Amino acid sequence: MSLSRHLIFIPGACHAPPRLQMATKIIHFLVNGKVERAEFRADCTTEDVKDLFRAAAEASPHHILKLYKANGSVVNISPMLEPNSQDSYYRLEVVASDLQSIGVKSDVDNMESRLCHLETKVQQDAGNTPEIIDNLKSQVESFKRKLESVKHLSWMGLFRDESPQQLSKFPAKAKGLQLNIEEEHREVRKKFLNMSSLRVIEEVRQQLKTPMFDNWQWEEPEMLVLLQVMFTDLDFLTVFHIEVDVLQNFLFEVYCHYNNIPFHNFQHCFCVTQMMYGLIWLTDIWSKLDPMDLLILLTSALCHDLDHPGYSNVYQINAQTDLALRYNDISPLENHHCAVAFGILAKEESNILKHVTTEQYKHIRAGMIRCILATDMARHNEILNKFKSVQPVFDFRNKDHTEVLMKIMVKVSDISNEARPMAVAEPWLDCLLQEFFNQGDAEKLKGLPVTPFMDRDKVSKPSSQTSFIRFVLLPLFTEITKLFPCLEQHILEPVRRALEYYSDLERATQQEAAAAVANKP
Ligand code: BYE
Ligand code: ZN
Repeated sequence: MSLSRHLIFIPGACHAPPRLQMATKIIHFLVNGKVERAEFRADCTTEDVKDLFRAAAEASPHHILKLYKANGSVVNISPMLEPNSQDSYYRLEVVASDLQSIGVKSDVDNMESRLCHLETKVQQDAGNTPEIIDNLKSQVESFKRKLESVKHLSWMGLFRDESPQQLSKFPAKAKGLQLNIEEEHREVRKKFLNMSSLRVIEEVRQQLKTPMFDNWQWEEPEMLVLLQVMFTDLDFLTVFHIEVDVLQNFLFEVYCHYNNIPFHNFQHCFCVTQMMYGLIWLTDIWSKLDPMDLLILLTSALCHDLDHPGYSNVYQINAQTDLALRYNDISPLENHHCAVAFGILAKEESNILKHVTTEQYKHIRAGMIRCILATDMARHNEILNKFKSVQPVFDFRNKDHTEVLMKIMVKVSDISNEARPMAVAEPWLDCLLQEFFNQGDAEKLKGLPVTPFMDRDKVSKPSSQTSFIRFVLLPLFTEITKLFPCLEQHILEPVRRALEYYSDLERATQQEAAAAVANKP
């Protein structure tokens, strides 16, 4: 098993001139499934050492830490701790926490129950629940959800690990959580249907057509309404005879089939679809492509990551998961996303394609399969090179040409976060790294090869992002901009600015590191 070894330094431990330098102690210990390495000076205080162990366990000051020797006996956490070797590590456990004194969990629970009381009281007095209380309730609920989904705040006692691969291992736990997820889905559906009759103001309809749109301002039921607006404004309901309730069922099923994971979640699905919608309007492509191809583009964007488990193809293949087994290691994730999409369309009540002809259905199915499978980044160069070869002689009447353009448009939409304003884009990068690092951790724990850009001990956010922008985003965006020059201002320029931003950050980090080395005796 390959275990990561972290170095945690107590300030001052290594910056003193050599002749004054105290002997340091090195302690190896297992915590949260990882063997960590701590280094401290023999003359530091007991509190210093305890703080160090607390940080490694991601525990709060209210947690009680216990350190065990290999033989099971408890040892005191103090500067007197006996040094050990990598093979004879101690075991660190967070045994208990006094959650009452932390207060966050009880505060949130309190808020919820006081709101419930208030609602009952107002209902008795006024006969109905005013909107302001409903709003307050949904805000408290959404805040609680956010706290629950942040792993490093787990010491608050609110964190719920809902990753699907976690669920399958614990059937009882899975059942309990499934119920909560179902409840949440029902709530979102109710709100979505209630809101869908409201008119979305013109200003929002316009924003929806540009990469400036800020997804972080919208909650899930609202995003579902906005998706309905996209289908409506592209005239799909008329052209393909889609009934409103079938479209709503379809959108809701899509929402339900995205998992609650840091990056590949329903918000990502929404952003990719919104970017596609923007591209369709900005490039005027709606006037050049068959309506069926437009439906393929928007629906592929919507379905392209359905039921993503939060672990990449490489992981699926190395861990020999059920998905890799089913798809013989060939784009297992993308094949699965696509299969889930057609599972949703196979149900009468959510089949937005039920009134199209057999010929049309065949065309749309083939197109969606092509577009969704094209999102496997392992095929990036193959697809970009094909587009490069047709771009100079591009002809909208040539099926080969439009097919590769459609793949490129889905790919651009999929990885286009950096084309958005920095305040929108940067949180997305943090979500992605959180998901990647979770995979890196899982790979270490299982003794699998650690995917290079997923190792939290090796990856720096600015340097990986500058490389990604230089070698992936700019070449791709430059190529599509040759076909649609208007995209220069909408996607190419913001990405160039993002490159500058991350290059500055990278330089600053390097200078800091250089200064730290220079200050060393
Ligand atoms: C990609 C593949 C799979 C999942 F670590 C997500 F530097 C992505 F390599 N996306 N999507 C957007 C991205 C971005 N990958 C990266 N930056 C993005 O903005 C680079 C990665 C953070 C890393 Cl390509
Ligand atoms: Zn995606």
